[in-house]
Amino acid sequence: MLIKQAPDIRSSEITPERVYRNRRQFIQTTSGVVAGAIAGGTVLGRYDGAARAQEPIPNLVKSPLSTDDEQNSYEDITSYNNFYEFGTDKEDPARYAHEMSIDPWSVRVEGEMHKPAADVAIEDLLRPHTLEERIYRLRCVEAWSMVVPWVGFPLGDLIKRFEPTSNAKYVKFETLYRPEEMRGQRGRSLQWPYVEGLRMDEAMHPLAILAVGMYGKTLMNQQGPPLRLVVPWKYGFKSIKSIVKIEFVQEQPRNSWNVSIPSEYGFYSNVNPDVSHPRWSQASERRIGSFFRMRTEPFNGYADQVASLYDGMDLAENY
Ligand SMILES: Nc1nc2c(c(=O)[nH]1)N[C@H]1C(S)=C(S)[C@@H](COP(=O)(O)O)O[C@H]1N2
Ligand SMILES: [Mo]
Repeated sequence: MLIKQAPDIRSSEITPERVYRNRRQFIQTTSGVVAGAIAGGTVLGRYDGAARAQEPIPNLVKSPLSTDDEQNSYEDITSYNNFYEFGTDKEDPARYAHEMSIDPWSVRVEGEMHKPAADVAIEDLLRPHTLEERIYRLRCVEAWSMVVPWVGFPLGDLIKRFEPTSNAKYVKFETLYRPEEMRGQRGRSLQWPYVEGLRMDEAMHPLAILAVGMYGKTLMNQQGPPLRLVVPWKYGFKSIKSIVKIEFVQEQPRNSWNVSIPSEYGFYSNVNPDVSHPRWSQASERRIGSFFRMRTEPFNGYADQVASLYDGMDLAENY
């Protein structure tokens, strides 16, 4: 379990560039060994035991949809997190998320679909899917960002398996509610369980993935294992962690941050440098691990792929 000592992220910002690069090189070399070990006929990117943290995932396919931005270090990605179920400080998830047990794990899938509603064991949920490495920028609404080599598969592939009906206009997601293990849930920082939603065409977009790992291993508890959403063109809070329920619904679902502070957090939450948060600008961001601020791109740099989903919509009104 990695526990970050310093109460402030600045300790990782001052990691000398040389150390940072060595660490990256080490991780790349290690995953190279794993990738090299498969060459003879193993099925690509299959993993049956995802309900354990930090388990190596062999045979990963590399996605052409990856960014070539420099990746954040394993340490950065697992020590500076938002997971309010474990507290509101960025260090709380790394400190306390080990108190959550993730084995066994199942996901309830229900709602407007042709297949019957079911509690699906995580192993069965994952089995048909080929896992791949997808390197994405994650832009938090608090104006920091990271680059993460996720391991996952397209959300749309999972949705198709359950055959949503034409009434399924939105997909709603829910996080585990277990206050005995998630100390933040004993308080009221948000309404529990954490909920999120996507419009069906957003959910079906090939860039939206369900992640089970990063850096070639299953997720650490602070990152929302065994299954979390990643929607790279939206602010980070849409990427709901530790999912226990997926529901196809007709009406636009509420989402936790919108319920909590509707004037500041909307449903769409597309990354948009031109629409300020009421309390700060969204025009620039600080990449964790860097001293410098950088310009924020519309749709977090994915505008070519996703802007057409919002043709004719006023994105200042639909924030
Ligand atoms: N269940 C749950 N999911 C959550 C959150 C949370 O508090 N609870 N925080 C969100 C926010 S605000 C961000 S920025 C991302 C952070 O993901 P990371 O910690 O993997 O970087 O997770 C999102 N998913
Ligand atoms: Mo966030």
